[in-house]
Amino acid sequence: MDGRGLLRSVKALGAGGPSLGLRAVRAALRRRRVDASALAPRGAERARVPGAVTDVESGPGGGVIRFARSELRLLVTVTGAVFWGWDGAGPEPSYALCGAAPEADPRAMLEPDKDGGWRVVSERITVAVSRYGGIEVRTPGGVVLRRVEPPRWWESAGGGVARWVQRAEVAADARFFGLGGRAAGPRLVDGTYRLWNTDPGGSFGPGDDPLSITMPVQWVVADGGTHLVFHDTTWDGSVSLQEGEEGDGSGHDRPGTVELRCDGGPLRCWVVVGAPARVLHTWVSLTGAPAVPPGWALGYQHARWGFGSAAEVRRTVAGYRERGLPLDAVHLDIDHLDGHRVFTVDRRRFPELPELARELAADGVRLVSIVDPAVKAEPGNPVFESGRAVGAFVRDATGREVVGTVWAGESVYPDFTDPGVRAWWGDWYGERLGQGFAGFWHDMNEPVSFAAFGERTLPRSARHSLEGRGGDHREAHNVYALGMARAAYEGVRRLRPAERPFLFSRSGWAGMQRYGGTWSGDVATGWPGLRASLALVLGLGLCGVPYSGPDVGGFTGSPSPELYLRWFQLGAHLPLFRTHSALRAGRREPWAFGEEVVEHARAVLLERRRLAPYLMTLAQLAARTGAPYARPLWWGAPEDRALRDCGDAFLLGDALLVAPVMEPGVDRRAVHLPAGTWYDAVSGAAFTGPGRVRVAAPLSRAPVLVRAGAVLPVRGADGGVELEVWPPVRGGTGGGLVVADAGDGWGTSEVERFTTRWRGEGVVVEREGGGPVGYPVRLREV
Ligand code: NBV
Repeated sequence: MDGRGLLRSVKALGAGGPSLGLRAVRAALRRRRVDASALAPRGAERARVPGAVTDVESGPGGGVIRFARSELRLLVTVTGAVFWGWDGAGPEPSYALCGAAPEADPRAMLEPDKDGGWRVVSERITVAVSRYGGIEVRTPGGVVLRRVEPPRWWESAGGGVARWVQRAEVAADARFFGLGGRAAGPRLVDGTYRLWNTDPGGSFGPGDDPLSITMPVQWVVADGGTHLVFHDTTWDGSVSLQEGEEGDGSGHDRPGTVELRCDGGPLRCWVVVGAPARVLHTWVSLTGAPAVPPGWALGYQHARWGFGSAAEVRRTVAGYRERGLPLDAVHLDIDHLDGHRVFTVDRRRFPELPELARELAADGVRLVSIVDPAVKAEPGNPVFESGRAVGAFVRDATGREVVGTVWAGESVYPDFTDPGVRAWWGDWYGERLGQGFAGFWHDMNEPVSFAAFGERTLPRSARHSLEGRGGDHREAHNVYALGMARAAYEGVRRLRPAERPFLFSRSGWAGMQRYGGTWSGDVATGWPGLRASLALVLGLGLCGVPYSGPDVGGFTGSPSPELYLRWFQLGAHLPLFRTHSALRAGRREPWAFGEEVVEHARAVLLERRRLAPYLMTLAQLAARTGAPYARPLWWGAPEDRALRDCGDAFLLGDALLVAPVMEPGVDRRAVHLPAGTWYDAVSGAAFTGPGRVRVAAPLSRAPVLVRAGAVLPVRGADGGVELEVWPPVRGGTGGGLVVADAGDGWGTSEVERFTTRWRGEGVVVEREGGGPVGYPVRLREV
């Protein structure tokens, strides 16, 4: 471990007292011992490449191309997504896919290509395989989006898993995005990004990588087209990105490069090509529709590590109420548990939790509970005993339970890759529901075991079920939190079938959106942390996880009133809007920052509430189309190079462009606008894109621009939905969608479409398909 890592461990452990420090030394030693005896050193390695083509076998959607030392399976599916797998790898089994792989496109067939290669031509993509196993991905128009070199494996003489590397070139103008939640994003600059879910320990800023959610999901956005590549392997690895460079036009461009190295696992991937909205739609058709949060989870939520007691929770909620600050949920952290044990309550400090929950619910405030995966290994602890009875805990290669160290002390870890263990764990949420909790906040599930040195997680040799196939932590680590989310989601659905579960999780993997969302984790308080928190949300949205948000105000220390307010204004425009902070950090209630902040925060909270119907529409559309609520500016215009480089503003749905202030001392800021006319949401001033404009950014608000012609569902004064209509440009048209809130159950609402246009001197709004508009209309003056 480097000096920084050690320092972090010590800092993180400081909160747990000296005995936790000692246990962390023991845990680290144990981990090293267990791995040393179970994982043989790799020894000498030999490289392998596929060699030359020997024969091909056509099949539905493609077929198999055999090489001297490997074979490649190619499959074009009806969704337009293309799969390829080396060494016989097929799409299944997969933790990312939401079901069986989609059907083969019967029109796609292997046909001979130039120089002894083969290709499959389909509607959206052509995949050409060279004689030695290089692969080119081309658009139907013949533009090469990606040129993949033949893979290379390293096999150790003594057997065991093969490591592999796959290198590819992309256009010189391409920009990279995705890879899960990356603090340095949203545009991923040159560097190496690791694929191993990691608790950074303490707190993180833009320079820290990896974090809790890594995913081998690359977005490549270039003039020639946009594509997504997903390497479906859960093993530790890294992705090295280098942007290309365009020459002087004489054809001497330096292409961008992507190199993926993996410590094992199948070498297989999915490729999706098309406009960004189409790419994400296909991606969620593969990996699952994002869960729609209940309406209240689109409101404002307040958390705190160290509430201390039910009385303090009551005082805090009263503080919001007395100041006219709308609040929708309060989150209880580990300090409400009995000795930090999962699924318990400290009855001294929280004597009547169900009563507190009822009282808050009457005020419209829900309670959300933290849930950590590790279970204190102690006789008499019912979670431990019942888990032991069903063999729930991860074991080492000799069959002994793996013991790690967390807040509660020496603990064991449920194996969430085992369906039986998931069912057992899911039932425990009944205890939480019984206490009155309405939602769940999964933490420490990378998973974390404190360690004084080495990795702060389980031994790599720890055994896992992996759905009965059997394997070790090297393969299970990255999907540990995904399995925990699944267990909780399915458990809560069983226990409360009439309600949509609300769940968000610090760690996760491709497909986690099926069960819920996530949050930034422990982002460091400071302007760089504020910027990183937006980067995470945008990157995760592109990976199919649309519901997330930061710890507003940052996790650590005390923000200045200005930083707090700017963070609050950003958070209010992100799906999960939550204030939170660490045990010894300053408070995050608006009134901790003075009267001026309270006034501005109230305006922000009222506006968030007013936008509730729009946010619900975005949540519903995300479930139907995969489109994240918060999108990078290039979403509708990936060909606009300047937009690809913008990480300081974003689109909230189709109608709004949010340009948060992310530096101190500013009352105006520059924004790069996509094409079209945009109105300042407050002054109505019009701006025209594409191009850079300067907008007013007073301390009272984050600049929000509205697309000309937008029809925005908002909450009217009587609590009902009304349509806020922004005039289209003269001679132009506009429109918007509404998906009404059908309550917190499983009821569905139709997508309603509205259009706007000029008629004579006035703007009219019409329901698509005819009939009355059905909502009050409020036309905004510009
Ligand atoms: O449960 C305590 C914290 C929590 O407040 C935070 O949000 C998580 O990201 N948790 C991490 C564990 C301790 C971190 C030092």
